[in-house]
Amino acid sequence: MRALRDETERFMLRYKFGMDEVITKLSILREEFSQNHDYNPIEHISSRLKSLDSVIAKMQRKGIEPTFDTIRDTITDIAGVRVTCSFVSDAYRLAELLTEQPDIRVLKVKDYIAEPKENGYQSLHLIVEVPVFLSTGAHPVAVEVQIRTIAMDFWASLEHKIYYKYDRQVPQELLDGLTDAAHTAAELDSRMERLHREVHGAPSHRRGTIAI
Ligand code: 0O2
Repeated sequence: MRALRDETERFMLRYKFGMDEVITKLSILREEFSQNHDYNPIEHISSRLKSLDSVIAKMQRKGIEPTFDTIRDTITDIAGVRVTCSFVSDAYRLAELLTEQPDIRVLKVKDYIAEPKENGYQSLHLIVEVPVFLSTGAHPVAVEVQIRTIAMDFWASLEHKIYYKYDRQVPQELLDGLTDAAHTAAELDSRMERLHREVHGAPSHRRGTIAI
């Protein structure tokens, strides 16, 4: 029993280390930008490690027997990092800067900014693999990185709260209101981006260019 607990702790710790590696990379970019470009594309960085209970619940939803190997192969969001940016162009720029790094392997990209979910949810999701160097050698660890604007983040956190308040049975009227609010948030992002461009010029990246 104790051996299993120790192995579980070691298993989860690797995800924490992977998350720390990604946060360090983002923090370095943030500091370097502030120093060299007199501009900061990152407003906020937060992170969370999925609890073992949520991991097991997700495996059960997927109908897969949870073992260390199946969890490692199936659940790619045990380590999660969320980055909020002021502008949509910053979100893409940051994704490019992170995924271009030679020790990062991009496993999956879900661009919910280019193609929002039906409820209006917008965010750029990357699943990246980062090496964690332990006494036993290098271990690749998957980390989910969600990059979005302040407006998208505001919407997502309210939607999340409503979803849980109503125990996933949200009244249609509220769902419609949320979808409408998502459109308003997207419109605000476009207007802010236009104003930003007038001051700083056009960004050098293009949407949807993050390669796997
Ligand atoms: P938490 O507590 O934030 O971790 P897959 O992993 O590919 O099998 P999944 O997990 O649906 O499928 O992946 P997806 O679509 O990339 O979504 C993963 C995460 O994005 C969610 O994690 C949320 O954090 C966020 N997300 C996705 N859709 C929505 C949405 O409609 N509203 C809000 N508020 N957040 C969303 P978790 O595990 O659900 O939650």
